[in-house]
Amino acid sequence: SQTDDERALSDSSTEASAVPSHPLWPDIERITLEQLTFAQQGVGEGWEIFEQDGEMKLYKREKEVNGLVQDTLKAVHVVKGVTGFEMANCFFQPEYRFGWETTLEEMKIIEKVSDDAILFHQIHKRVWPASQRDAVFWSHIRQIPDSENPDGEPIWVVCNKSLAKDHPAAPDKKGKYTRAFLTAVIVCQTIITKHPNDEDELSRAEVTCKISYCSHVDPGGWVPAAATRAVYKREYPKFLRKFTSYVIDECQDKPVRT
Ligand code: 14H
Repeated sequence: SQTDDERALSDSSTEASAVPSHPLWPDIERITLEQLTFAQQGVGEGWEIFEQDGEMKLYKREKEVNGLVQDTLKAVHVVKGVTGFEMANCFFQPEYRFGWETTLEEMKIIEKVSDDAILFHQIHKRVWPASQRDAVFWSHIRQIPDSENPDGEPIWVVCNKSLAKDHPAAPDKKGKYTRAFLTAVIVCQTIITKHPNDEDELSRAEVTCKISYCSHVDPGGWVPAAATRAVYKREYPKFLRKFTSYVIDECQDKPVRT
């Protein structure tokens, strides 16, 4: 039950993939790896926990620039019954997005940079006490060997990053929407609890996914600091709950894909 996009992705990730000659590629490459490193760092000094529900923990690091909130969020979660590939793939592939992204009004693919990189324009619902937001961003999925355990399960990462400049296919409709700037990264790794001598197929009871999600939002335009923080305090946990339960439901009756 693989879609063409998923097949292209799994084929490309088994080959040494060619480096796309797209002008965005150097940025996509560099920022994705930077964000991966950032997501893998622990939450030490400077981080404050603001929500915990079982294995789901959300931390923030506050920062203000000229009175505007530029906080960074870091969330960690452990989800039973799904794999790192399944989580990352559902986060990346556009066909799943409306199933879990509750703040979305419109999603448009501006350009397919490669099988594993897409440029999007999204219009978000007005969830905040301010004008409606839109965003233009690239999204990139890739598999990376775990440097601490090269023979173990690989790490799947999806990085989303707003374009710093306007894009001709999605001009900034100032007055209608306020353009928001986001960087988000999700890092997923499967933990397999199956006995190595057991030759049966891998079952859902034997997989767990470790997730780390980081996000940095610049709401664009002026929003009072307290309002921004009130919105994300509510929206980030909502997103994580909705996204994880969506992936569990989506994969439930399908074979395990690692
Ligand atoms: O990561 C999330 N969503 C993806 C897929 O839709 C897109 C996101 C993105 C959007 C725009 C540009 C780049 C990247 O990665 C889930 C996002 C959850 C959002 C929680 C709400 C944050 C609210 C911030 C407060 C703003 C106040 C005006």
